[in-house]
Amino acid sequence: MLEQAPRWPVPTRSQLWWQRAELGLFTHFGMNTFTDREWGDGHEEPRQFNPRNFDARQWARAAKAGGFKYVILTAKHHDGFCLWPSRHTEHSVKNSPWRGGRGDAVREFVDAMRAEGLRPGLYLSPWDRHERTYGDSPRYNDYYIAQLSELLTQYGPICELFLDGANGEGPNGKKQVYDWDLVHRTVRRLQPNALMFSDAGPDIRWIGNERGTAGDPNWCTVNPALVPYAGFDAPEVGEWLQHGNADGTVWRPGEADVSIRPGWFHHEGENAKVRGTQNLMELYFASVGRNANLLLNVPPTRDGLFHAADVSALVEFGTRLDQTFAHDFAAGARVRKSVEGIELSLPERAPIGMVVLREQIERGQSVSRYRVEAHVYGAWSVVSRGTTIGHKKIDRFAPVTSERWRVIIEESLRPPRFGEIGLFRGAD
Ligand code: FUL
Repeated sequence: MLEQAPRWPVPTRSQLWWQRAELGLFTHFGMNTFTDREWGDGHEEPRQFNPRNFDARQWARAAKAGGFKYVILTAKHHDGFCLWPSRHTEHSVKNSPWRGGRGDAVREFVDAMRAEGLRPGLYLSPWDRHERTYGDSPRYNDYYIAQLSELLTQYGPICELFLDGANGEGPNGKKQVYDWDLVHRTVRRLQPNALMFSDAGPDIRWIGNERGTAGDPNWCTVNPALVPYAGFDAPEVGEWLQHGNADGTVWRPGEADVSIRPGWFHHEGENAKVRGTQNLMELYFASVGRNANLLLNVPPTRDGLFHAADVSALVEFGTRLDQTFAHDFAAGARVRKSVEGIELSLPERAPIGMVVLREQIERGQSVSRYRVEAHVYGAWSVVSRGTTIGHKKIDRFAPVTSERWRVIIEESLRPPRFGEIGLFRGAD
């Protein structure tokens, strides 16, 4: 018998894979790496690009050690320089000294990621400060679509396309009107499983800040009319993107992007400013712990390698994550479901300081208010309260020793469908 499709938004298969992946790595690499800038002006020379020890396998191994499942590379940033030998411009690796002009960083990147079991994603900046047709809207739109088509037809499956709404043109600058509809149709046609990211989705939404933190509550659903296109500006946009909408008609989960360093690109002067493990854990709890993916940027150096400080940070973060979630006290618990929630009797009494909640999001997101209680000294006592759950919600609290725990759903859009409940010792 065919199961009836629900009448509310649910994730596609690609979105479900993506949400379960939880951790993505962002790599900003390109002309800015060599000019020590964040935004190139497009007047750079291809000969300036020459990463002497370029090795995307090294990036992939570090990403994997950190627990990341997909990696997104800036194939073209705002300066317009292309990391692949695009047929549509001379401003690319083909005119650089790197690999004698025969190099293709996008090719090496996708191959390296797949070889390490990671999925590649790409960033293709719509804003292009080099391309002469920029500002001549239809002509530049053709150029952008042509480049997008190269990337989506020559490099195998791309899990995410990061569409940046940034446009820094001043009041007298060139005004380009993007054809977003054509971009969306092109991606759907060439790679129906690729997910498109922007402040306006359509598949993944920007979380509304570059600090790596999601809102609380955080719904996977949005009202698409609120942010109609990428780069749309209104005072409330940040808030909307942080929280999503309980009554949203479209499934568009949030992704929280943030850099491991002050800048998005590598700068020698910032080598001592790489985030430490505790800082990365806090980012994890503020993003993945609030139903969003974390997209952590780690920028390669001029050598074309991750710096040793960033590699250590990734390795230590991965180790800490493994340790934190190594022992789930709820494993092997007796579970009793009641009308208001779910009760667990644990096989052992232990101090617990962290609960991990999940809904079966393949059936949608539903819970809007809950509380977690532990049975201590003969009575139920509240250890944490929350709003939304979604794919994952993590609450931390002062450790409580008990073998009886329960989660009470106080409010939900529909009868909730629980995923696993995890109970952990918590942070030190
Ligand atoms: C912004 C860009 O302007 C930054 O350079 C960076 O790429 C960040 C992820 O998005 O809008």
